[in-house]
Amino acid sequence: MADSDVDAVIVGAGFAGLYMLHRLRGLGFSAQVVEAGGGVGGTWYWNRYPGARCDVESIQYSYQFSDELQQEWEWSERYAAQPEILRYAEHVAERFDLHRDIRFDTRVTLAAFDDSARRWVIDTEVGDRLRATWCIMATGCLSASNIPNFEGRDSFTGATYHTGHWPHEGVDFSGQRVGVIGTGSSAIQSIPIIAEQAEHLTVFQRTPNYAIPAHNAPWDPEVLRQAKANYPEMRARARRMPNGIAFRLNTQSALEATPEERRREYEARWREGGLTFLGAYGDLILNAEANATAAEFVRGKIREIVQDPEIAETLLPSNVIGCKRLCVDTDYYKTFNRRNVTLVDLNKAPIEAITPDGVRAGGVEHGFDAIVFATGFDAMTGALLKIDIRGVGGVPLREKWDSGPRTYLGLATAGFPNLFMVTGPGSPSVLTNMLPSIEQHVDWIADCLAHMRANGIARVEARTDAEDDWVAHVNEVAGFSLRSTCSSWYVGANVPGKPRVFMPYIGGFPAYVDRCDAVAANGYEGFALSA
Ligand code: N01
Repeated sequence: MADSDVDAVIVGAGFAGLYMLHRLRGLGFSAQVVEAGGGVGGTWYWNRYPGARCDVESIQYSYQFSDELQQEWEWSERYAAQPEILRYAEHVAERFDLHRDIRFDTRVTLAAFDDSARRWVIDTEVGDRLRATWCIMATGCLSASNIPNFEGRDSFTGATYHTGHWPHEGVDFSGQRVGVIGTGSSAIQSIPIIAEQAEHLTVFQRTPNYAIPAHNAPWDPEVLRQAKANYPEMRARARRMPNGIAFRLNTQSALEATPEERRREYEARWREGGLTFLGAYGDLILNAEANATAAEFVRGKIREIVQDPEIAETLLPSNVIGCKRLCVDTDYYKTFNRRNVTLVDLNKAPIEAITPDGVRAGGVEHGFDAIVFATGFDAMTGALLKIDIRGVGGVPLREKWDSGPRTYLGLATAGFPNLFMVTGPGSPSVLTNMLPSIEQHVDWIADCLAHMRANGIARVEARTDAEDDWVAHVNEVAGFSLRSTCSSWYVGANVPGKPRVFMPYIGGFPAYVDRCDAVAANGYEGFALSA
């Protein structure tokens, strides 16, 4: 592939990279997207495991930058499945003629700032070299897969899969003995479907998880019609919500309600389904006592659904509900009533090794034809640090972030001029509806580049003092929330050796957007701009 010189190189052709390209083109900048996968869609290109589905309603998990797009696209279900979301991403790429500026099957290995030329030099695995004024990382928050280094991991002679790198042709588990390691969102979505296919399924659970029923269904055409008619209001409402999703948030304290009122409220939310469960009361994620009332309600549901009391007991989560990302399921707990499903509690029987025949846990050999690693991702920093990113003086980002990510607004990091991150660590990103968060970041970056061009500014760099203040603020607000209290991927706890830092900004989408807007309005306060 030829070398090229452009205004901006964008790494990643997921929803962030696609919209970034569209915006920059609209401003008359030249841009080149470099994408490791063979197509657009990012997370939805890779995560093709059975049951993969978004847990934000489709009418909200979609772009809003083009009203024509939003009006013409017909979502079929309340929670869109991976194939439909991928079709949507492909449709967007075609509709806005984006393919011609995307290099597929091309993984970026190095991005280095050449201070004398004031340009980024970007190298790829296939030997391309690109040069650009700006380098924009649209690499996703959950894209670097994590397979724990179990002893004998590569000795298994059957098939292995990671949910985040699923074969495109799909997998038929019929007649097979399958082991699934992990019980996060990906496992909870795929386990019921794998259980239906497999001869026998064994689930290895380290931490029991909370899952709220999705009650997924095809959209009622009338509901869809009304949503389309009211898109501006819905989007504006979402913009005012802490998680960027228009949903029913009750601001009352759970502790002000009587036990009977709480039960009714939780029942109603359970019937409604999905993430809105945590909107039942305003303090569920702030106050441990309030949280315990919701957690106990869900534990009661698990006891009702799962027939074998011992299995039910093993499935009961004991930590704060919502501390790890809440899961949204279809028949997850019910799956454990099946005779072909076994649950292994890794706290009693830890995995000792992966063997040629399967998994040895607690001294017991479990023989498998296939093992599914539903073991998640090196979240938020993993995809960035897989690339050797070097700033001023050749300083590696890996070195700068040795004790955890440091950014200004999750958009930029000091010492790395003209480098931007879309939904980077220190931004609300994974705690919000990703699509509006992506659009907000992309718009902010595009406006910044236009400002630079209009004012003859060649270089923009986050100032260290602004970054220090932002990191301190991100940490401070994390401490107010129960979300920072457990071992989740939000704090990097799932990756051994990763510094324990609460990575996303939990101060809420509205406060964050206001802050970004104010920074821009004040001449990019906190950034050093130079001609
Ligand atoms: O990954 P996870 P995921 N030994 O990290 C276990 C988004 N997403 O892919 O909890 C044994 O949540 C680990 O155990 P523990 C969503 O934001 C969204 O499921 O660390 N087990 C855990 O059970 C989600 O949160 C959607 O004790 C080990 C599991 O593996 C995020 O992606 C769908 C282990 C990993 O769970 C990640 O979800 C899917 C070990 N050494 C994903 N290491 C929707 O939109 C890890 N585990 C619905």
